[in-house]
Amino acid sequence: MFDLAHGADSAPLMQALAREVCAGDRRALAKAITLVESTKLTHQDQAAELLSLVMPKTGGALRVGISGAPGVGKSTFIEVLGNALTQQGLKTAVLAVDPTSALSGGSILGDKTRMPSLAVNPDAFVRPSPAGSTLGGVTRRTRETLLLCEAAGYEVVLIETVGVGQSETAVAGMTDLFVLLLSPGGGDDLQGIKRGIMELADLVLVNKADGTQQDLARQTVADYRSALQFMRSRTQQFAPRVMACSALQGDGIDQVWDCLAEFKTQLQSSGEFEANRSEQAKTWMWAETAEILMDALKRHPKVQAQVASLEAEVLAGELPATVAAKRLAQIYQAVSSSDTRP
Ligand SMILES: Nc1nc2c(ncn2[C@@H]2O[C@H](COP(=O)(O)OP(=O)(O)OP(=O)(O)O)[C@@H](O)[C@H]2O)c(=O)[nH]1
Ligand SMILES: [Mg+2]
Repeated sequence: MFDLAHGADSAPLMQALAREVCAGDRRALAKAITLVESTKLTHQDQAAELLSLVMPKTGGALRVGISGAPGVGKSTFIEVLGNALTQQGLKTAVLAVDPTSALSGGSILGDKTRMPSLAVNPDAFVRPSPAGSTLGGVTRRTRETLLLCEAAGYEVVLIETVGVGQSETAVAGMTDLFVLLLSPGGGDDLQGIKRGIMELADLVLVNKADGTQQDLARQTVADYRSALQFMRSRTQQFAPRVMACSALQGDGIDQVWDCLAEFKTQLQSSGEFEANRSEQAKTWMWAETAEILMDALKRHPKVQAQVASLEAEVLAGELPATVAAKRLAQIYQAVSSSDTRP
C-alpha cells in the first residue's frame, strides 16, 4: 500500500494515515508502525513525513522502562499492571526492545500468549520488539513507535527489555522512569545485575513476593534499600525506592502505580521531567546523525574499496585502529567534499 512509484507524491497518503493514527485507529497505528520498522528507503522517507505530521500530538504519555533478568516476571507484571491501568481508564501501550530477536528469530513479546489478556484488551496495544541487527536500529524504531502510540492517545507506554547487555541503557534513554524487577534472595552477582543497571533504576521491585518466598522477599527489599543508600540517584527529586510485589497474585501493583504517578508529579513540578525529555531528544538527534553518517560512509564505493585491506591490517595487528579509522574518515571527507562541489 505504501509502495509508491518513484517520485510520486506520498503527502496525501501520509496526511490521511496521520489523521487516522491521531484519531486512535488501531489498524492505522499498526500500519504506521510497520512503516517505521521498514528498512526500505522509500518507507523511511514516508515514516519521517508521518512522524513530522503527528509530532504535535506526541509527548502525552508516561514512558516507563521495565527490565530484569530472564524469568523474573516482567511479562506477567506488565500484563497485570497494564490491565489495572486500563481499568482506571488509562490507555496503555506495551513495546519491547530486544536486540537478540535478530539472532534468535523470535522476540520476548512475540509469543502473545505470554500476555494473553492484555493482548485482547481493547484499551491496550501490545507490539513485539522490532527485529534488527543493531541495538541502535531496534532503539530507533522503538522510539518512533513510542511517538506514534502517544499520537494515538496512549497515556502510558511500558517498554519491556531483556536484562542483558546495553538494552537497559537504551531503554532508560527513552523513558521517564525505569523499573528494575528482581527475584527474592540473591545478591547482585547471583541475579546477574550489574551495578550500572541498579543506578538506572527509579524503582526496584522484588517480584514473586508470595507463598514461601514472602520472608525472603522482605529481606531482599531491606538489603536493596540499604544498598541503594550509597548509590547516586538518577534524578534530583526522587530517591529510588524498593518495594515488593507479586505479579502472579496482583499484590502490590496499585502501590507500584501510585509510586510512578508520584514520581511524575514531583518531577513535573520541579521541571526535571521536561528537562530530561529535552535532553533525551537532543541525545537522540546526535545518535541519529551518527547513524546516518556511518551508513553513508559504509556505503560509499571509495570507502568500500579500502575497508577490506584496512580491516585486515587492523586484525593482523599491523595498523592501529585509530589510524585506520582516520584513513576511512579522510577518504569519506575527500569524496563527500568533491560530491558537493558545483
Ligand atoms: N510465584 C510467582 N511466579 C511468578 C510471578 N511473576 C511471574 N511468575 C512466573 O515466573 C515465570 C516467568 O514469568 P515471565 O513473566 O514470563 O518472566 P519474564 O521476565 O517476562 O521472562 P523473559 O521474558 O523470558 O525474560 C512464569 O512461570 C510466571 O508465572 C510472581 O509474582 N510470583
Ligand atoms: Mg517476558
